[in-house]
Amino acid sequence: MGERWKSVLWGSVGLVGLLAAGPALAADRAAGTGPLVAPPICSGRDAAVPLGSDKCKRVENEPGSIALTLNGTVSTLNNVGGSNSGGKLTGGYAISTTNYNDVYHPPVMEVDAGNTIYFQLNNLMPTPAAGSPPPTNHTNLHTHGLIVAPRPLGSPEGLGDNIFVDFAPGQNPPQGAQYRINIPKVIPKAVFEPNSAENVAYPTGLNWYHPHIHGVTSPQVGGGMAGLISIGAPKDQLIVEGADGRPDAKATEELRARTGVEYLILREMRLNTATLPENADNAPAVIAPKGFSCTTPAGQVAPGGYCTGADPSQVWLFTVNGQRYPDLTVPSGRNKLWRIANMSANQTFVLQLLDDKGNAQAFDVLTVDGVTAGKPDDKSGRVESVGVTSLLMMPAARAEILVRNDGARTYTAKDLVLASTPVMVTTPATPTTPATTSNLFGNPAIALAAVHIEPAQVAQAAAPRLSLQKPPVLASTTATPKEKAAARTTVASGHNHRHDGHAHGHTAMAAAPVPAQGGASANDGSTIGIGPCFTRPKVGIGLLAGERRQVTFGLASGTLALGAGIVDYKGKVNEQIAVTPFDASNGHVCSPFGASEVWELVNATNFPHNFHMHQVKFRLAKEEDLKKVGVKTGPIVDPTGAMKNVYLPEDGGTVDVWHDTLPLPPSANADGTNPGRVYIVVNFKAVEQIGSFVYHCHILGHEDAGMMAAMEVVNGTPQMKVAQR
Ligand SMILES: [Cu+2]
Repeated sequence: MGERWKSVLWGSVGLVGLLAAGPALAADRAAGTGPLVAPPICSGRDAAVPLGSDKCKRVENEPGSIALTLNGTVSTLNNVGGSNSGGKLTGGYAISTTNYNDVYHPPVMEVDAGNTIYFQLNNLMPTPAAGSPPPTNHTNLHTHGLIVAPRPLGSPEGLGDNIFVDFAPGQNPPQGAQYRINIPKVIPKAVFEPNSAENVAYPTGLNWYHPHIHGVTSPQVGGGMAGLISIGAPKDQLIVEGADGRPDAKATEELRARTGVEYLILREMRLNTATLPENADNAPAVIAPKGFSCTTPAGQVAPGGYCTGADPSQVWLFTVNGQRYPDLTVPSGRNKLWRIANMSANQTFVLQLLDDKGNAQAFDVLTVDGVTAGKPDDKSGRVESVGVTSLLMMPAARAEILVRNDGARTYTAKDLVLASTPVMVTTPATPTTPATTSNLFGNPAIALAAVHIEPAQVAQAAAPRLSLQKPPVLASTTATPKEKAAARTTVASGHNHRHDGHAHGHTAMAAAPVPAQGGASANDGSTIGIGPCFTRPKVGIGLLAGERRQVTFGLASGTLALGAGIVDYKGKVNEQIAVTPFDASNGHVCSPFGASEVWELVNATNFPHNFHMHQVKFRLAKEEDLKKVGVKTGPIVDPTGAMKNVYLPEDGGTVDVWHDTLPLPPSANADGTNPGRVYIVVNFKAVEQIGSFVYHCHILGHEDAGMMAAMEVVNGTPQMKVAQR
């Protein structure tokens, strides 16, 4: 068997088998607004690639490493400069946003594993007016999806991927906000397979950077403060199998040669403007203070990358690389590798390639959330590619898909539409209530881009079979002495800031070798102190055999919030914190370094969320994982059936796909009884995971409201190092 055609659950990227209600959506295949404009690229991998931004530099004496200056600012973005606008494009309008470097699309950072990305973060946003709440225009930086050290402010090796640091606007001390993100060359295979002692190559694929200050993350990301990080060669995942099931080097080379790579960054903005996008021509538009829904014709995809609200001055704009309804072309005899990211703060996309009759065309998925997707074949060590017709991308999701026009796939039309389509859920009638239909993710049916499949000139008799390889095993050693030393440093400095609130940490940072970028310097930031680990007498912070963690997504007096606890083998819940909005000083979950844990994610609200944990990848629990902790259901409990077309039970838990974000099905009842549940396995096995970080809902409005909690991975003896509650 070659490709699999069944839909598979993949976390924040899932595959939607069938829409639950209504006929196929018909898409108008009108021509687009022009060829897709690529986002700027900063490549550390290839010195021949021109640097796409004057804010990006290759680091001297560190071949392969790159440095980017991010000036956080509030400014008006527009289309002046046209396709040479360096990422300014905002769908035709002039819009004031919080952004980096006066552009809507800061550079894509392309590096190989083993190199370093330096970020010089300058907070040039204005000091907020008196009376504004404290986080307004504060900022910091997170590198989503990377398994990298969360070193705190003041670490000798420089600030890492740590979100417990706060850079206020309007300060101008000598130290800059210098982030140093070291991408490991290898990580312990135990991150993916707990009992392995080997190392594996760091996963290639797409990750991203964005601010992470609680309370203002949604507007900052939504305004454009977010960019992609690509690890490895973009075509690494394209491998052709020979007849013997092993990679065929020559055929692989040929496939790569006839495949072009494009980034597709998906964003949306709700705007107040009297001018429709067709006539925008840099007309001013204002980000709508409150959300509104669109009124799209039933069974139709709204053409042209936008829809309008009930009020004609409401425009909901959807862009690809900042461009409204671009033209994407797959030339004859060639393929396109689309590297797609949903960089919206709050909006879900369900991608389909539609013809004018609503027929969804198949494409191949290569990676999901930065890690190879597909079903591993343990006999050959390879992973088969997966052919799908629909792809769910909740906020923060990344996916790489291959659209083939080299004879391997046929299409029902040569002009198609890349559309985002709603997932409609029907609740059956009862004796007392009529049947209702609702839109699960609240996403309208929108045509995002015009896709042109040029006539294939050469149809291949036997299309080469696509293969995805597992990361190769590189060494049988564990952490190097240097890595162990780094881990000790991280832990030591990670525990020196308990209960100190927003006290300024004036510890001098070691000067990271960031090239001087000129311009204003940032402030030196303050450390956000966090509360103690939950500990149990005689047990400490870890789990006993048969126990699992439990995280509850719920409401506390109407505010979105999280709770935490431990569930024993018999199902008895030992609550550690009631459902509470985020407060860094709360007690929190701590896991011992080296642990492999089952987490039960409980959704007690009646709408979906998107679970994200920093510094890790996780997968759905399998039957044997669940057996060990006394769980008799499968890894997904979807009491309303609302996500039955997102999660297919026959695939749940049998597919070794690694995530950093994962959708949670809703509760059957508004009061949280009969909740949705998802069980995952997460392994804290890499020294880079030691330290303090968070888990949260990646619908950023939910995170800002309170659906977030701190956690720590602790090295050493927890009772000795961790404050008792
Ligand atoms: Cu949420």
